[in-house]
Amino acid sequence: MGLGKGSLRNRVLTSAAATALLAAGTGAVMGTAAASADAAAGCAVTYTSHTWGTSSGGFTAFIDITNTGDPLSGWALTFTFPGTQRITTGFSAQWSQSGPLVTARNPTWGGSVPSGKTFGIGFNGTWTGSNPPPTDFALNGVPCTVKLVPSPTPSPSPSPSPPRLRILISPSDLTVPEGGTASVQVRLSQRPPGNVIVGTARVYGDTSLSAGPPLTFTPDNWDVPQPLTVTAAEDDDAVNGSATFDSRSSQITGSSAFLWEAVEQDDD
Ligand SMILES: [Ca+2]
Ligand SMILES: [Ca+2]
Repeated sequence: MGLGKGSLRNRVLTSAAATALLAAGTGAVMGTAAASADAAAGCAVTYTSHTWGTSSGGFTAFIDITNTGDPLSGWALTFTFPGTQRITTGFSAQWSQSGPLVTARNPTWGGSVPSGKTFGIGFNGTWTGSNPPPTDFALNGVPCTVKLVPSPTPSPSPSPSPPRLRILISPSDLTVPEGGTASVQVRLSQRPPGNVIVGTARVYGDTSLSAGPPLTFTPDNWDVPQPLTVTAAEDDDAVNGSATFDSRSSQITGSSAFLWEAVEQDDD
């Protein structure tokens, strides 16, 4: 499945063995290794993983490797999975895995790494249980400083707060002819656990305007609009009076008030 070269598959490589294998690879590497025996060695790794799934799934990891030591003419990066992760496809390196131990060796075209050079490799994998990142990265057997960039833990999306039971009135402003009636349509926003009685009171405004009587909604007819009658009594003025009404129910916890307005169309 594209997991490195066949000759590397399932080969157990300790960090030391990886280095030995690398050193044995070519004379040039051997020479470099010998010449660099006392040279500074070092590496820095940034491991970035993107995980999907909840109890199992896949992930993609990118590993940026910086050679903080002397130039390399070949390299092997080793690390150990803390969990049951398995690499399915690796790229930009020759990948092999034995149990939790993973070795990524330079591709044949990419063994030379100058000092200070950063290069990237990566892989796709699977996991079960959890996907903790490896932390024991070593380059040619030299432990690396490691920066982990964990993927955001796929936290369960916060459960939306249940929608609140509300009184819905349409229209929210109503014109009523003087001496006559008009009506708004009242319903509930969702099925109530029991009967809900919606009462309406005038909050302020023209006292010639009134509304009622109370409406009763049941768990069965909560979504069927009921007309709420608004009456505009004859008055002696010639002004279009207005009033604000408050419809609410004591059966609805929390603030259930719904404010709406009626305007008298005066006929004098
Ligand atoms: Ca009038
Ligand atoms: Ca009036």
